[in-house]
Amino acid sequence: MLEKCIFRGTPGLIMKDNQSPKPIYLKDYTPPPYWITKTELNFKLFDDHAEVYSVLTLQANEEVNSKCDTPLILDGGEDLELQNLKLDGDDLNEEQYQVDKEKLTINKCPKQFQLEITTFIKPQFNTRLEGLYKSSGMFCTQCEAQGFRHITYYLDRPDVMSTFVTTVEADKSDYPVLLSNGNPVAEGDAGEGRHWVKWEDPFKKPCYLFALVAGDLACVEDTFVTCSGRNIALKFYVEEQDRNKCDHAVEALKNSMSWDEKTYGREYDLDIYMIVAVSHFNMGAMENKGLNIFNTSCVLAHPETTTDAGFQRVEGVIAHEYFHNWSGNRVTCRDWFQLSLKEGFTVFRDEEFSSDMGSRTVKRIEDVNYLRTYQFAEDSGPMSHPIRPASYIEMNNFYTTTVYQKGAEVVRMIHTLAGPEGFRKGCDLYFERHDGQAVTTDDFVKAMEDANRLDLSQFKNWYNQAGTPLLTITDEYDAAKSEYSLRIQQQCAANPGQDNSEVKKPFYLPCKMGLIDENGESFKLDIEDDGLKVSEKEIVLVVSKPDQSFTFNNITSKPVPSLLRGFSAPVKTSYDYKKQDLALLMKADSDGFNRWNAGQQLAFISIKEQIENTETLVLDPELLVGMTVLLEDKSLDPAMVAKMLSLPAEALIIEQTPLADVDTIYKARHFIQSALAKEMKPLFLDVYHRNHDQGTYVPDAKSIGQRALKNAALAYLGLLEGDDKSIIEDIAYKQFKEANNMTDQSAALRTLVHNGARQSEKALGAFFTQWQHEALVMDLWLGLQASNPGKNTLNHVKSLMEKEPFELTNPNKVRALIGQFCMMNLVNFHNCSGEGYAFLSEQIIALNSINPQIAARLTSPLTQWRSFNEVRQGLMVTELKKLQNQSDLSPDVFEVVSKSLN
Ligand code: B3K
Ligand code: ZN
Repeated sequence: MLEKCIFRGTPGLIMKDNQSPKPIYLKDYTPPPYWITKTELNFKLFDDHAEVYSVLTLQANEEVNSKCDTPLILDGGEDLELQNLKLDGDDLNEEQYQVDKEKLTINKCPKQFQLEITTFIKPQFNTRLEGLYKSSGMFCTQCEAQGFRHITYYLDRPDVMSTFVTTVEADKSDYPVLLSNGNPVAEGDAGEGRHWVKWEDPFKKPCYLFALVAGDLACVEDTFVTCSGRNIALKFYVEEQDRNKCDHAVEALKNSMSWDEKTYGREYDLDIYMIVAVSHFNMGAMENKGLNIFNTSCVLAHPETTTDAGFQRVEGVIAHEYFHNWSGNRVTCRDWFQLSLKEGFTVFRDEEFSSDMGSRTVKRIEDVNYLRTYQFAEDSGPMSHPIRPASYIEMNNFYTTTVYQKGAEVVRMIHTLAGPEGFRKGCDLYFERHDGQAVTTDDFVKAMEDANRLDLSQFKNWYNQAGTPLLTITDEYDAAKSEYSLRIQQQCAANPGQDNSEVKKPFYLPCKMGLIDENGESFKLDIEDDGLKVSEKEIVLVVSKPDQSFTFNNITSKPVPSLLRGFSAPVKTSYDYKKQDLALLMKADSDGFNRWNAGQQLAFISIKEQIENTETLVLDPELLVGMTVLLEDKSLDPAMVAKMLSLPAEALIIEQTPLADVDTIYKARHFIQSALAKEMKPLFLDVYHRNHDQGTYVPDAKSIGQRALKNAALAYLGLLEGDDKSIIEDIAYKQFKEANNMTDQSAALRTLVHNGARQSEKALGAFFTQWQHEALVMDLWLGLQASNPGKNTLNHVKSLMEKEPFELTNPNKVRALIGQFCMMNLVNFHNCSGEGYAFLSEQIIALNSINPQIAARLTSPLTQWRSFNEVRQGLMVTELKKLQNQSDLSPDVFEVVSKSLN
């Protein structure tokens, strides 16, 4: 036993000595000097601490440490209390090792050896929700990216892959369920009312995929038979009252398993697949090998308590984590700069899965809309980074929409360029070459190149250049020659506050397109270029130069180009469409995504006209006609109509408007919505009644589409004034009371509350009484109030923070109330008084010491200060400076704040 006992108080704050945390650079990567071939862990869990005894088998890495002259430096958080340390069975004395708040250094090690380490930790005080912590009485872990170092000293880096054997011991009655990765191999009684279970994971893995759970949980079981006939036990561990909310996730998991077999030829490898639901979780879910840990919000679903969006989210996240078993676990990342290798690829895989399960076009619209609203904003702001960043201060800040969603778009472009079969060949080669390895995005691209004889060298600019390229497209039509030519020029602006000395190199991208005549018919495409023909009437142009032209022959009248179909590249486009061109595309484009996109562009132009012309607001007749035609055509897919009815979100308009004035944008958008409601009232009412089906709830694409359309109509109708107001309020209140599902109930409540209906207080109260014991429904309840654009919302949010169900230590509650207010209630958050900004910085300061990851994420609205007008810029910068001057700032918040003030 060690005589030296180190305990260092509050975890996580490293700024006490006023030293700024230093960035880590990709260029500095070196392989580890030691490998850990075997990891044996023994956990003894108690109410006031946990004891972690680990036995590590290590060996020097011949490649970089053949003489064994490099010290062994193990990562460890300042929350570790080192109890015991032995090398090959002998205690180490104080000359042989040093411990500080970040590491344990052992000066001299043999070629092969065993290390025994005992640490004490205090999971009950871990509010950062990283490492081992407690959530509603259960123990659970979150180790990605660098949480394992808060459990024990280790080489906490993804290129160190080891087998794990884990024994968990705890009180039998409080923690009857004891889980870890792999298969259970032994269990027993430990005396004094305690028991233990031993788990063995035969697959080598980095420690970020380690997981442990101990709790009193119900288990919902099912089975899946793989393509080779193996029987897999599927086990969902949830709290007893949530036992009835697992069916959808079970189904989604089984669908994911067979989809990955069919689409990628990937079979599950262990005999058991476990998912545990926890209510305190920093993100959606985590793909730990064989033992996924999920935020309750991403696994539990029941018609009465979950909206359609919630059902779809569960399906998508279950699939995402399952797909990681190959894209992430079997083949993992060499270092954290390669995060998009697993995340971009896996998001692409889950997007495709969801497209196959529901409506492909609707899914694409949702994904692109999200990307354009949030990723484009990130990519033009101070936190902009390439999908493979060059440096980071706090890795957790790089789980971004750029790495995930733009990363997925980059993989999608490879899919488009290689074609579906070529892409599959590339994936097969990638998995075959790198199974069991920790690799880089270059290895992924190389497999795609080798399998397809493609040259993706220029394409790789997508991996190391940030920013959203802009394609400026112009055209010329020569009637005499029946010749049509398109000129595409690309450029990518420098990012604010970043080193702009380097000029960006041109991107290589696929532009899928077609040409449409004035009757809406598509032209056959006759082009002497190296574009990839999709069909007679559709082509993928390969854009690779700063300035490039494409000429089409036999075009007998001036066409309207349908550009970037399906959003074939993550770029902005500028083409001078006339309103009637957009109306034509909206009606007749053969590409569903572009039909929606044309409608969005038309709406955007109308909103912009109102923004510029605030004196007399008028409804654009072209937009009214477009929307009317849409609602009159009963043959259209309701889900598509619902999407097309919704105007570009305020956040998207802000992203596209330099020095945005939020009030004017809100007013213009609100005016157009209200005017459409007024002009199209009978149509909206008809659509509402036609789609108001009170039958049994089914979360399939068709009924989801109908509910979406009905509730979109109700949202428009809710804006009506005068005599109509109380009629619509009654309709909404009736729907609220009679709904047999959460989609309809919450949509009705939203319409009542956001329009200040006379029943809104009563309905909010009734909803609370009905659902106060359902934590996830309470998140909806909080979010719906926080996003109310009406007056006095901020005070209301503050009062909600004072009482249950709000909890500052629960990220779901923080996101539901504070997050919704700051990110989904722009007109109130950006109130010119600056009180929204001051409120946010106050919450960031409070959260900085509770949960730095969540605090840093919440900082994001302030980082966008350059997008707003001068008054707001000043107010936002004041709050950022206030944050910067805080002592004890976590590296997480420090990085975001300092980069945005650069
Ligand atoms: N890989 C995890 C994310 C971990 C985030 C750490 N801050 C979930 C996912 O993307 O599947
Ligand atoms: Zn992921």
